[in-house]
Amino acid sequence: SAEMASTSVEEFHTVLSSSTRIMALCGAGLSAASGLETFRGAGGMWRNYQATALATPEAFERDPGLVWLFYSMRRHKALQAKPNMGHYALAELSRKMPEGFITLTQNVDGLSQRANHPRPQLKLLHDSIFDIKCFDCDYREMNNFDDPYHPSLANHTPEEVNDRLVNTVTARAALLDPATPPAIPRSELPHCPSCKDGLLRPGVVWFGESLPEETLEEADDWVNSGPIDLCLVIGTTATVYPAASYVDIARSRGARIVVINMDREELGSAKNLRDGDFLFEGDASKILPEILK
Ligand code: BJW
Ligand code: ZN
Repeated sequence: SAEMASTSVEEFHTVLSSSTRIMALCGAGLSAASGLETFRGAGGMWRNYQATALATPEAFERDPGLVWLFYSMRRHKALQAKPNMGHYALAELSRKMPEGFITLTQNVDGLSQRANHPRPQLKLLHDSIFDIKCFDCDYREMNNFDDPYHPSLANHTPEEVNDRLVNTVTARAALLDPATPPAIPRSELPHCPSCKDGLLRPGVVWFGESLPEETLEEADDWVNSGPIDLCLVIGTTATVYPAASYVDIARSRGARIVVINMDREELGSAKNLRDGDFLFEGDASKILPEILK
């Protein structure tokens, strides 16, 4: 239980200074202080509708324009946002420990990259909202920061998009009723320059899709190459697999679990915290610079 975990920064500093292999599993809470909404839990975004209902290939097949508007809005917000002290603290630890530290992030917002986190030690488990790929073929574009990505996505205010998403996702009209008109006509949406017929889509990992194979291999190689001293579980409910399984894998490799989360009720896998583990309740952008300095 959470009660067995230490909350002492001083104790943590002692453990940190003798740790040689550390991993971090990051989630949306890391970017919350940058103004980006989380999916679930504290500061839960998309409070008005179920965002994860849009993060599926089925939703895209039913109404690609609606899904595009959701991601277009998030691309815009991510570009407006700045990395916070939490992103910078992880980037710095990564520079201090080039072999001994790895960040596995579920975030697609590009903020760790913009905080200059060394790239070989940053694994994007759910890829990036700034990659674009074809729904039908292997075409892929990396690091496209156009805002909007395509003219068909221009002239939709966040308010309009929000209303549309609330009405359609909450009432489930567009997503369930094939007779509902699409948010944007298919012909107007961006099409694949390679296969021509396929629609382009955000290059993120949706439910039911595999995580990027090479990224998983690199993450697994690091995880399997020796015992792990610490596993920082930062701003994530750790409810989405296989990302969440890295907490258990780290545990099985001897790691102490260190939970950094705004909300102790939302600690997911951290509910099994034990003696020797740590629990820091609060904003990751404040806690990380404090505990990692
Ligand atoms: C703060 C804070 C602050 C707030 N400071 N903290 C095994 C068991 C059961 C199910 C499965 C399984 N294996 C696979 C599955 C199915 C599925 C799954 O996991 N389902 C579960 C929901 C049960 N997984 C998949 O489908 C995955 N694919 C896969 O496994 O392929 C193989 C396969 C295929 C088919 C069948 C079976 C296997 C893919 C998962 C892809 C997830 N994609 C999303 C969308 C990405 C694009 C986008 O951004 O739109 O990824 S869903 C969404 O959740 C997003 C996130 O990365 C992910 C995790 O969320 P995260 O980051 O934890 O955010 P929150 O909101 O949940 O939590 C925020 C936390 O921060 C909270 O705790 C707050 O308290 C805290 N917080 N402010 C610190 N300031
Ligand atoms: Zn294509």
